[in-house]
Amino acid sequence: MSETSPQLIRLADYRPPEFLIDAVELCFELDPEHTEVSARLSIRRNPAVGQANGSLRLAGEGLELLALALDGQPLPPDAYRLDEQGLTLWQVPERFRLDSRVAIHPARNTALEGLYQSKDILCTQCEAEGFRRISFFLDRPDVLARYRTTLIADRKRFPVLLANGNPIERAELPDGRHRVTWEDPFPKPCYLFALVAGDLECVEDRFVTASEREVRLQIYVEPQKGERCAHAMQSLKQAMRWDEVRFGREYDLDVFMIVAVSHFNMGAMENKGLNLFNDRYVLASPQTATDEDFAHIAAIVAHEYFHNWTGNRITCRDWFQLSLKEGLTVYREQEFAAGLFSPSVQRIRDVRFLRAQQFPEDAGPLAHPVRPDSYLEINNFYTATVYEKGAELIRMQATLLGPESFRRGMDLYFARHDGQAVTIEDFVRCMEEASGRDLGQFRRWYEQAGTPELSIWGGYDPTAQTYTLHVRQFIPPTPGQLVKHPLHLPLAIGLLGEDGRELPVWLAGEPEPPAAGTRVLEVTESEQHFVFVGLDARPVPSLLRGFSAPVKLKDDLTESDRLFLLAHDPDGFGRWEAGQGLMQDLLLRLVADPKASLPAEFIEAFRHALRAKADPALIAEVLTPPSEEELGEQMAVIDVEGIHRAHRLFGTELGRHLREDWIAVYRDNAEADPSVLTPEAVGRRALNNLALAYLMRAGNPEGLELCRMQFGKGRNLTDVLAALRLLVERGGDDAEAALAEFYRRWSHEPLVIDKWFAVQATAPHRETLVRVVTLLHHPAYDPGNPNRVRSLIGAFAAHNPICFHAADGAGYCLLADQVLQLEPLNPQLAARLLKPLIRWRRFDPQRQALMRAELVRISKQGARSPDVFELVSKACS
Ligand code: 0A1
Ligand code: ZN
Repeated sequence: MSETSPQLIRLADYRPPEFLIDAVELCFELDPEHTEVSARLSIRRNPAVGQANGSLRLAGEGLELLALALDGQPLPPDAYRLDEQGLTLWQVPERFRLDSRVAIHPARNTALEGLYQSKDILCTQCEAEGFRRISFFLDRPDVLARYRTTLIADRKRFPVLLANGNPIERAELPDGRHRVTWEDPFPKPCYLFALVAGDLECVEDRFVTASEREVRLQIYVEPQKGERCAHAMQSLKQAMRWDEVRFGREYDLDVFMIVAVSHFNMGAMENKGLNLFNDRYVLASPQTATDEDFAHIAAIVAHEYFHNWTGNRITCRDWFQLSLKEGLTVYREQEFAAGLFSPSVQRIRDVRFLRAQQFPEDAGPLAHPVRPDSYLEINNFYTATVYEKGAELIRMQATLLGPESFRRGMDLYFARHDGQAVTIEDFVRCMEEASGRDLGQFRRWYEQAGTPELSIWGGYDPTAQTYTLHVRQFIPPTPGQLVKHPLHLPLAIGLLGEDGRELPVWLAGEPEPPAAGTRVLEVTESEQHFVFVGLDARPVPSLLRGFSAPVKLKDDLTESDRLFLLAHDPDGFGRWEAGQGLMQDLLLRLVADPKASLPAEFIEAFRHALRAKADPALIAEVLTPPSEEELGEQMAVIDVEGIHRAHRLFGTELGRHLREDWIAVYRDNAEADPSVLTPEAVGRRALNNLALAYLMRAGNPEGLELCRMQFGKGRNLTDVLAALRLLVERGGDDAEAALAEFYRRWSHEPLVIDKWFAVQATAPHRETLVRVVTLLHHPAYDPGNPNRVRSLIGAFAAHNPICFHAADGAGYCLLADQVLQLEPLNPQLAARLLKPLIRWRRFDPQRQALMRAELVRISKQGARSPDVFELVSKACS
């Protein structure tokens, strides 16, 4: 482990900055090998903070200091101290100008933080603490300054020079270089700073805001890729309009730019007026992107755009408040996406993601509250808890307050805090003030880690004609938080009569029944009950509608209740959830007893669901079982082989029993136009490919023929990839031929080749591990490109449970080797990849020992970065 352990940062230690920076003038002389950055900072003491010792500490990492002057006077060496992490000026006046000049080396920056090179493009990533790798600065989000940025670079190599705000001056220089100056009128924290230099194609459009201002929209991509920006551009315009209509938010600069780069640690970044994107979330055509990719692009373009208000205009006081911007922006993104396709399908996908990513995190050694109270490395806190659970907390507040009060709360938040760096507490207070509600107990959601378990059981009293729901909540202990307190949560329910009709949810004591339909109950106690009256027969309850709170629900519904809900719940999400419950119970039975069979009622219920006249995308979701990972979460000790076998058996059986229906579905939907992206066409492809998967699992010869044909048509990547995946899963000559053909056809398209790697890495075969090792030496493999690393190593470790958890530990060893190799290059990426090893306690003793041994090996041979060190030490403690 590292010689000096990194320092623990605590929320409780937060102090406002002693100094403020009002204005920043930056000048970059750009060159991949050697860039010089001059910074002129207008600094003054923060009047809100009492006098300290008079010294000023600026963050700075990997900077070669060339010059330093205060109010124009060069500083003598004894006026400051330079160390690994920054610069201390011993004595500074109340108000002064600091000029610094440093050299940095973008081409050598493999961590992709600060200024780095992606192919021939120079670009920046400053969130969370990357600006300190560009210039000495108060690198904290509560220091907001106005920026003027001048970029100077060779005109041929870097014809496009971009920074935040509006361009105000351009000049050609006599030495073949050119210069562009940008000014951003809005004060911002340095994590929102960005620049881009390169030879880029620009796709341009325009948007007229609600108050009739014209905004230029520009998407910059590598030359010849402009054609593939149409979907991103359309999504951007939809997002801009949506934010006006739904939240009254308009865009505020004259130009909005998106730049796509191929080397990026995350999905995208919301730099003011200049969003930077991982190119996989910009570029798309039906031949090179799947329907899922198209949906991700729309969501991420919208997410980054929405940050302009929730993140940029109102930013975070400190990094503990990360969910203030991320949870809120994910919520906004989810709401936007729900309007693009079907709200039920969107909610199903969001809940699947939460269960697959956030629930395990909340149940393991990395569990942390949505507002964490300490960290070693902030980059480790861009988690499903901060993002997706954070979004659920916003959603619960919207549900508790109702749409009008929630909107008033948002309006108040924007009006009161525009231009400020604030806290989650400030947000919740706006919700309280706008609604008159007390969210005192609700605040615990932000402080307590762990997924609450909600047990609900019902009792019908035929004499009194009442139905009583008993509710109990339990929040499991998490690391460092052994005692938990009851939470305040919205429990949306419906009651259904025998014929499937919605009944009024009429609480005892109320004079009159409400209208039939969903009602939100409020749970606040550890144990509580609700009595419903006016029921002449036992109703079937539809519980936690729309997943109204992020909990693990344990109910006492019988199999026939669930079959009933699967057929009758008017809520699409509720039908899906009932089907998931049925499939989960059955799969767990199959794990325990491989001879268990699929009950006839079950098969008939799914046949009925398949034949229903409903949205094909929803039908496809209903007939997709919980993943192997999700099933594992339900077991005390994850039975890797048992789950895999049960999952396969389930697929084979449902494929066999519903064979005629699957073939009919496939034939009915086969004519969908491959280039059409309407919700209808996308839903049909999803259902079709599900049918194909079941037919293939059942070993159906007609299925194989259809699969070969579908692969051969090759007109739509969703279809081609689905067929390729199924052929590869089946193995043999067809698989090899298809892989070779796919590579030949797409070798020039990195984003498509990423999928070629991932299909092989996720194939559930004995030989997969050897294949992954071989692919590490493939000419197209590049450890410097995070997308490529994720498509091979990430896909193998996170999405191939049967191979990654091979009983001999070879999968663990492979992952640890890769983490150790990557850590010195890109610690952020290495830390993310390592996560599947962290759940070692969930497995059998042999696997536990093997996984732990690899973690120990990483901690001995690596863990020099705070990123990897923090995760490994938490996993082993
Ligand atoms: N704020 C971005 C996510 C992001 C975070 C860190 C990054 O680099 C270390 C990059 C992007 C978002 O939520 O989209
Ligand atoms: Zn975000």
